[in-house]
Amino acid sequence: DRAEAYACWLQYKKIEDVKWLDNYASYCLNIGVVGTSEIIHSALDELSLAFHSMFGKKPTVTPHVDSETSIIIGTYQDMIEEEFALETDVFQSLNDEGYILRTVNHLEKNCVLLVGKTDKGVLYATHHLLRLIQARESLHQLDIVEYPKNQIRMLNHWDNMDGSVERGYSGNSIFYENNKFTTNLERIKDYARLLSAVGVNSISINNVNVWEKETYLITRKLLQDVTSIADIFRAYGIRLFLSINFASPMELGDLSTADPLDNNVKSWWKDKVKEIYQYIPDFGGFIVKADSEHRPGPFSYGRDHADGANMLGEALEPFGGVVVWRCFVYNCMQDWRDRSTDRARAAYDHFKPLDGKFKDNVILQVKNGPMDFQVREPVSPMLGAMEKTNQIIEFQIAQEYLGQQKDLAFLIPMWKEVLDFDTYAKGEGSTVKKIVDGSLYEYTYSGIAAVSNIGDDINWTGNTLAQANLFGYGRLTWNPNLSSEEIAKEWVQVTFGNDPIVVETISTMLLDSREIYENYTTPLGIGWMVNPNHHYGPNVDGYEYSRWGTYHFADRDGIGVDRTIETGTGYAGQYFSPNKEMYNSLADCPDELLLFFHHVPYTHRLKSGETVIQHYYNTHFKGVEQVEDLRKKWSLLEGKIDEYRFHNVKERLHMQLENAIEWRDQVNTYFYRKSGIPDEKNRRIF
Ligand code: GCW
Repeated sequence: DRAEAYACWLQYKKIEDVKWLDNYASYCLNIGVVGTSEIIHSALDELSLAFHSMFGKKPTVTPHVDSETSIIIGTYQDMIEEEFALETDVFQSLNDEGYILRTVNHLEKNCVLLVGKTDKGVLYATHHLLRLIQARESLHQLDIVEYPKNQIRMLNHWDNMDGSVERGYSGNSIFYENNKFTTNLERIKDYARLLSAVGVNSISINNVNVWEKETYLITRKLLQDVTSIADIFRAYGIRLFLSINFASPMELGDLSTADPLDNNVKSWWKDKVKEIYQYIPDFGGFIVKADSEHRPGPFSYGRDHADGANMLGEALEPFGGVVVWRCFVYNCMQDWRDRSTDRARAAYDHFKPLDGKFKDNVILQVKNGPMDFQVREPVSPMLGAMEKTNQIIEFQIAQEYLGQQKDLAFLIPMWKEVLDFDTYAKGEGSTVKKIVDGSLYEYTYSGIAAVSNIGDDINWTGNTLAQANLFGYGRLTWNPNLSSEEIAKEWVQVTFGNDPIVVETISTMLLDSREIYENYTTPLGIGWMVNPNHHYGPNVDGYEYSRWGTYHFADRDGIGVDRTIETGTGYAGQYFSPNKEMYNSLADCPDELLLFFHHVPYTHRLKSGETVIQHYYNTHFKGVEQVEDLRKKWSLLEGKIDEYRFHNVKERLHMQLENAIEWRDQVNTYFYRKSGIPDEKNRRIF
């Protein structure tokens, strides 16, 4: 039972239905491989494992194609050398990770052809084929051409060497324990398999907050271990990155400064990078959180972010490495009395003036919203604002502010809203997806990164349904044009099988879940109201009188943050027109972001016709009812899926209900007491 929880979307369940067995077995039992490589080996291993498990028989693998062959595998180049007829123009239109998957007649036999532009494409084609089989699609007439729309498809781990995971909700790190690397390399390999199956091609394996022990990851003491991890990921087409401590020259070397313009500091980093590449020739580069939440950075020396990033970029350049420099920079020591400072403005204010100053191998990593991964935020105005600077967007798969993998929150619809948002940076149609896929400004490097949500829990993600977010992240990053519905359905099929009731029930639960979470927590774009530090559960004033800059400004009359140009912090002015005018105007600002941009009386009427206060009461009562409904839906699946996963989710939904009730009652009570305005429907408020 637990095996299913662990296998995630690589279930490869035995196929019992004779009709499908016939369809698949005619293709799957004789693999002919043209050419070879380490990554092609991984693809073959996966096929052997999957076919054995699904058909009860190991396929034969031959290093050539003959009349028995039913699957032909290879790279475009190798196939051409073996004189296969392939259309050059199709392959020319693909990027390096693209592939074709096609049913062809070869030597008078129907075969499935898997051809990658490179070996990575072969691996991705393999997983595509396995998804098709698991979703019970016919193989008789395949004609698929695929390639990833984003170049960098990255996961960031916030794992510490003591085994803890910052904002981790599914156990400890799979990489470290007791300040050492774990010995369970099998698990890391399985993680690499899961990631390659959804097209992830880059990974950073330590927390962006680089503490003392992790600072040593770039030293001889630990580089051998890092190399072993890099080797595992490389075989699955995934490049390894490390988060670094900007003060390393002082902490590891004997320099008295980390000033990026100091020559000794520069040569320290050059030597360091050279050493790293001796271990890991395809090392991806550094992730840097600098001058953010008390981490060291160039500010201490009167330098700016471009100075800091370029110094590292120069060191990495000769080896093809990149610097991923995070833009999560704001004043985390704000005085709550100070109404002129606005955390939402910070990234743009810091970085926008530096556009054009960064080296070509520096990429700025920008969180999707200007604050911090709330249930609803506007899109960061940084996206599209820096024409001359490579950008990568950062999502958080870990549900720090979205129920911490106890509560259900399927994040794909939220990420899609972000990717589809029109920034108007270069006129209409300047969507975020065109910025991060590098096409709007023709960035050298761009893509999507996200904070992983996995740990060493048997099911990887705590709540089994949270696996859908990791799967969906990969799929959406590969192709932002997939719909949330398609991704949800695909995930349920590969994870739980094809029973239509199971597919329909779980898909609906997933697709409704983000709005449900929003309903019982913080609708209308205000965010926070969580318990300080751990961030789970309600605490309306938890951060109201703190240093973090995340205020709601509720008083007896109203709520919200005035971010308008005329009377507020001016944040709305960071957007391109017409977004600027839309957000700035009380009349035009969309309801769901109203309190992000405006401070309004509780009696303000939304576009829906409800007052703000009544909307709060209504959504909070409704949210709890919706969670009750989720529980009912789930209970219908008893016996239709394995017990272990059934009970795992059942328990989580129970916790979610308790959490939702607590949110409903605390929020409603707080605003009723503040405003004195009763619920129109006279429901119970305490
Ligand atoms: O919001 C904060 C999180 C921190 C995190 C930080 C960041 C890794 O609460 O835990 O630190 O964001 O993104 O750097």
